[in-house]
This record gives sequence, C-alpha cells and structure tokens, in this order.
Amino acid sequence: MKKEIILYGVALTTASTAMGQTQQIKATPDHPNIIFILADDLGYGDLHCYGNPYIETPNIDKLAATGTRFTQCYAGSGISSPSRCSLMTGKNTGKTRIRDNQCPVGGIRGIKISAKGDTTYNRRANLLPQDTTIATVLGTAGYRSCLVNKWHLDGYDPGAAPNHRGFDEFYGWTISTPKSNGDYYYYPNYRFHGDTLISIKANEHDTHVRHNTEISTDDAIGFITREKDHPFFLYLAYDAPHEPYHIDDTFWYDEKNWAADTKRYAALVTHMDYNIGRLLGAVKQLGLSDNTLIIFASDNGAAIMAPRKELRCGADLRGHKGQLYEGGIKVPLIVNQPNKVPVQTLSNIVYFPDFMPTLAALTGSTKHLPQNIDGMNILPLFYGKQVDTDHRLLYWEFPGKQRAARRGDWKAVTVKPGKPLELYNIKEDESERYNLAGKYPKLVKKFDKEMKKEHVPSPYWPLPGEKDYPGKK
Ligand SMILES: [Ca+2]
Repeated sequence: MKKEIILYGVALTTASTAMGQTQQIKATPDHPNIIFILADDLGYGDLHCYGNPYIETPNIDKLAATGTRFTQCYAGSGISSPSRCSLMTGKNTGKTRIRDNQCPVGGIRGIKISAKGDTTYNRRANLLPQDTTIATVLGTAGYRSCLVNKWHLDGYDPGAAPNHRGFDEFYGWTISTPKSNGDYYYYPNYRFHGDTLISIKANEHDTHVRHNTEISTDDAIGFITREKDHPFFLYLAYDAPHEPYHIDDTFWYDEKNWAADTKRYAALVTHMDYNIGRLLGAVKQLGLSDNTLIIFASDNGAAIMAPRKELRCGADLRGHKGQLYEGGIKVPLIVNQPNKVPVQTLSNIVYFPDFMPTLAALTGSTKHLPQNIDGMNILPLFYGKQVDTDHRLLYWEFPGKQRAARRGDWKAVTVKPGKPLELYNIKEDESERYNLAGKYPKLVKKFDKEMKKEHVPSPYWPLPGEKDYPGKK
C-alpha cells in the first residue's frame, strides 16, 4: 500500500509537469482525440451490424462498416461496477479494487436504491486515490478528460466521483448520491456537474421532457466543442438499454406486434444510436473526424429481463448479464477513425483491461502506466497490423462464486460456487453447449492452476482461508 501511494505521488507530479508542457498540442491523426462510448447491458446480438434482425442502429452500423469490428471482445466482468473498474484500471477482476456490485465486508454501508423504492442496506467498495485510472494516465500526455453519465466506481463515497479519480470534468450520476440516481432514472430530476448537483427543471413533476441519453449527448457535445483545440478523452457511458425500460418515444417500433417493454427496449437502443449520430455529426462539424478515434462497446451482456428471445439480444450465446458464460461477458467492439482504422472484422481475443495500455500507447503515456496491470497493448490491431492476443490467459471472477478463463480456442468456466470447472472449445462451440472437461482433464487442471494464480486476495471479498476472512485471526 505504501509503495503504491508513493508511486502515485510521483505520477501526479510528472502529470502536472507534462500537462504544462503539452497543453498547446492539437490532436492529429497520429495523436487523436479519443471518444469511448459505452452502452449499459447491451447484448452481443443487439446491434444490426452484429446480426440483429429487428433493432435499427444505422449510425453504429456505419461506424462498423467504415471501421474495424471485433467478434471476440470481452467485457471486464458480467456486471457494471467490476467491468468498469477493469476498463478504467487495466486489471482483470482477480486484481481489481471492485470485483462485484456489492462486497460482503469492508467498503462503505449504504442504501440500495431501486425503482421499487427498495431501502435495504448493503456494502460497496469504491476506487481509492491510489487506483490510477485511464484518465490519470492520459492526463500525463496533455489530454483533457471528461466522463459523461455513469461512473459506478464511487461505491458509497462521494469523494470517489470521477472528477476525483483522474477526470477533469464529470456530468452524470453517482451511486453515492441517491438524488442523482433515483426512481426517475431515464428522466432524471438531478444531475452532477462536477461536485455540484444541479436540478433538471424540464423534468420536474415527472414531466419526462429530457431523456438521459439526450442530456448525456448534449453534455458530450458541449465538452468536445469546448476542447476542440486540445487533445481530449471523452468517456461517454450511456445508461441505455439498462432496465427499467423507460422511454416515451417508441415510434420506430409502434407498429410491431411486440410487448410494450420489448418496444421500449428496442427504442432505447435505437434512440441511443440516433444520439450517437448527433455526436458524430458534431465531431464532423467541428472538423475533428480525421483526428478522433471512436470506440464503441458495452459493459456486459444482455440482462435476464431483456427481450433476449424476442429480439435476439444475446445472439445465440449461453447465459446473460451476471454470468461468466459468453452471454454475460462477450460484447460488441467497434473502432473507427477515417483514413487510419481499416475496414475489417477481427477475431482477436481482447478484453477491457487492454484499453488502458492501448490508449497509453496511442497517446505516448506508456511510462505513466501503473504496475501490475493485466491488459496488453492492442493498438496495432486498431491500425491494421497484427499482434498475438490469443496465447495469453484472460481471467474473470466473482470472488467465491464464479470464475472463468480463456486462452486460444478454450474456455474454462464455472458459474456456481464450489462447482468444478467446465471446459468449452469456443471456436467450435461458441454457445458453450458441450462441456469437454471429462475428455480433457489435464487441460482443466492446467486452467485451474493458472486461474488460482490470477486471484489476488481482496479485503472486500475475502475467501475462506484468506487473512481477511471474517473470524480468521
Ligand atoms: Ca451493465
């Protein structure tokens, strides 16, 4: 712990020096702005460009058709907080500060908020000051950073908001302030601008005037407009299409013979796509198209309540959000930058921890990366070159409950506590139908051994036998 804090202090000093030296630099095609768009609970099969036959996503499809589409990208976890923690800190969930939405011990106790007025208490962990984020690293290269909308890494500590963890600007909601995260989810009455909670007057009295996706897009456009003359990193984390499926405009699908929630779900996706179109229009209008790398992904697979069968949200993958089967963690990934990113489809096996070292390589801030990250630099893939992504071990866990690992064609996984690992050949069986653990026991044993090495004990999720396990001296 002491070592980490000292290193962080060094990084901050260097960051402020580097920023002072580089703030005049403009983004260029080789040193581009970065816009990272993250959908929430969007399944692998939700986009037309990933085979969806029902949901219209013309703007995202265009990004895919004019850029690189990945067919084997994995999120950091099967749910929001740990997945985003992995994305922001470059580690897999065997090492991340946050490994599940709630923690059994440690962290901070707070009220669980739900649309049904749930008032039960639980505990959550939050990012600590020594947890270096992508924004901190890119800041050392002079990038101004902004998180729009969902952070989910503050737990119950208002002091762990994104503007206290490396981001220069923040417009959105936090878990720790229920007023910003209440029953009005998609038509919020309050929203943070930095540390200030502002009132959204248009939505007072449940009037449903301004949808969160629209507000977020306006905040995003505002940021890139202000920062058009400096290199910037925009992390636009939409709520869509996370439940509850609240959207009044469903005109795209009103004629369909679908349940109301199915129409709303599809509308949440198409409305997000429309707003991404607005953002891309602003990028073009500001003359930033050639100088901006756009990345689109989802934080985990389709939720169990999503219209997975009716709309094919999870493609034909097994499982759903909350599980480490493919349906919980395999997500779309699209990368686009005109004249730089080639039009192609890649089957390289990549995952969220890769973004931190990749964006550091892109921006020339690799020397400011923290120690002990798990991701690799996949930047060559973005620009038409190859790099070996498939011979390493990718790892995920919900401590004590589920664990999974992927290497090459093979994946070992269990979604039940204490149950033996199942083994699947993903290349031949992407729906994880045929458990081959009995046929290849040596391979299972090898996976098990390597997976145990990836698990680093956490004081928030102690397992039996570990020093922080309750009752253990
Ligand atoms: Ca999510």
